[in-house]
Order: sequence, then C-alpha cells, then structure tokens
Amino acid sequence: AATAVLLAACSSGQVGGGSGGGVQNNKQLALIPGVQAEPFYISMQCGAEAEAKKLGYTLTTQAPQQFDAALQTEKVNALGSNPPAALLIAPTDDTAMLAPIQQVANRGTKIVQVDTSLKDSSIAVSSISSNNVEGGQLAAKTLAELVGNRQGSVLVLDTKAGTSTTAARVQGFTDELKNHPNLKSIGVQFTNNEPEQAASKVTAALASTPDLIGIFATNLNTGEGAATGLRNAGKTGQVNLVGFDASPSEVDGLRSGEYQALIAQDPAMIGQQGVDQAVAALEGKPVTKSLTASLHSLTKANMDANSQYFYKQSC
Ligand code: T6T
Repeated sequence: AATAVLLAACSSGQVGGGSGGGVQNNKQLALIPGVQAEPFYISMQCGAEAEAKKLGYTLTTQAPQQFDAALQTEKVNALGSNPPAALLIAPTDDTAMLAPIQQVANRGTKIVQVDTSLKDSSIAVSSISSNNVEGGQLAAKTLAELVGNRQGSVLVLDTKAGTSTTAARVQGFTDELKNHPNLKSIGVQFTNNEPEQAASKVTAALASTPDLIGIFATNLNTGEGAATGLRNAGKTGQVNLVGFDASPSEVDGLRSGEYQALIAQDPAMIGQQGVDQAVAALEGKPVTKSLTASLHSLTKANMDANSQYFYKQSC
C-alpha cells in the first residue's frame, strides 16, 4: 500500500505585486537552475514551462555546466541589459550569488527563488522549496526504522558548503539522530556535488568504520556515488542507504536494493509554483513570500504507487 508521507504545503506572508518596471520583455520569464542535464532541474523546468505556456508567457532556461557559483554567475550576467520580466533561479551558493542576482533585480526583473535560496531572501518576491529540515528528519526516522535495535555508525554525505537545501537536510537529520542513541554519526563529508567523490568517501568510511550501518546521501549525486561505493565494496544492502531525490538511476537502485529508501521532492510543482508567483508579481496580484512543496518517502514496497514522483529526463 502507498504510504507516501505528505508534508503539508504551507505559506507565510504576502508581498505586493508590481508591474515589472523598466524591463521590456514583459511576457518573458527565465529559469536558471543549479546545473544542466540533471533530472531534478529538468523536472522543475518541465513544470515551469507548462505553467508559463498556460499563462501566456514564454520561459527560457539557461543552466550552468556544473553546480558552481562562478558558472551560474555567467548565466545570470548573460541576461544582460535586456533582462526578462522575471527570473526563477536556484542559487548555487547562499552568499556568492547575491551580487549577480541583485544586479538583475536592479534592472526591474522580479526574482523568484526555486529550491535553493540565498541567506537573505529579501531580494526575492517569492521563494519555493521543499521543507528540507523535515526531509532530513524523515531520512533519519526512516534509517532508524530500517536498522531497528541494532547499533552502528552513520555517515552523512553533503554536497558543497553554501548549498541551502542540503545544509538544511543535514541539520534535520543530525537533530533527529539524537532521538536514536543506537545510531552514532561519524560526521558529515562534503563531496563537491560529485558522485565520484561521494563514492570514495564511502570507500574510506567502510575501511575506517567496520560498524557502518547507514548512510544518508543528501541529494541525487551523493546518492548515486554512495550506491557505487557500496557496490564496489560488495556492501550493497548490508549498509542501509537512504537517499534524497528520485532520479531514474536512484529509482532503479531502489527497485534493485541499492537504496533502502528515497525522500522524493516534487520539482515540477516547485517550477509550476515559481511561475505562478512570478506572474502574480508581474500582474500586480498578491504574491506568497514563501511556499513549501511536498516530500514523499519512497520504499521498494510503495514506489510503484508513487511513480508520479519519479523525476524526468525530458519533458
Ligand atoms: O536535491 C536537489 C536539489 O534540491 C538540491 O538543492 C541540489 O541537488 C539536487 O538538485 C539533486 O542533485
């Protein structure tokens, strides 16, 4: 039976809309995701494009080649002197991306944050993301259930410092782990959001920590790397792997037993709501300052009933 955990959508605060002052492309929206060709952002783009079309706007996407603030800044700067009416952006660094985004906002473009956010979100008319703290808590509760009464060590794989979402997942996971004294964290490892680095961190942890009983991989790249590390060591299924996201390879891995659970987001909904809020701001309608998208806990047992949450490779 399906046991998807739905974290209720909630909102807080309202800000007034505006006319898009100064920008000429008043039906033009842009999306700058964190990185190109990644199923999370592709699904977000699909949701955003469909909603833009429905509302009579066009949306173009410019994605950096890597999850990197310097490369993303180039994409923001390339919007140039004739920027879109609104920019949906997933900042790859909660601090470094402020200045380039500010420059676009200064030209009259409405800013909407999708998924990740800046430390100071006041530049954005609206911000839409999963409740990542709750996602991390859910991952820890799930791992604790998988492990039962057994004792052991737990490794956490993060992406890059300055990534708001994965930092929140780590926080939620670490807080919840305190309620499960049989599980001892051996710390958080950064991986530069590269699966190869995640794989080698897992290899090293297996060598140094014979009682490793669980891994929390905070996003799809860390998850894919962790699955590789466990497979290379012949430890698939022996060390519980709880991942985040639901990329095609993670979904295959859940089915084959490489992952014991995945916390899936709803990136298409994040994209759709991002467009809705951008358009509301442009049309002078009420805008919701902060929106939370749902999360869904997937296991091998419930995954087929929840296939709508699997991420897409193309629209
Ligand atoms: O987990 C997503 C996203 O929410 C996060 O901010 C960065 O990583 C992903 O894109 C997955 O790789």
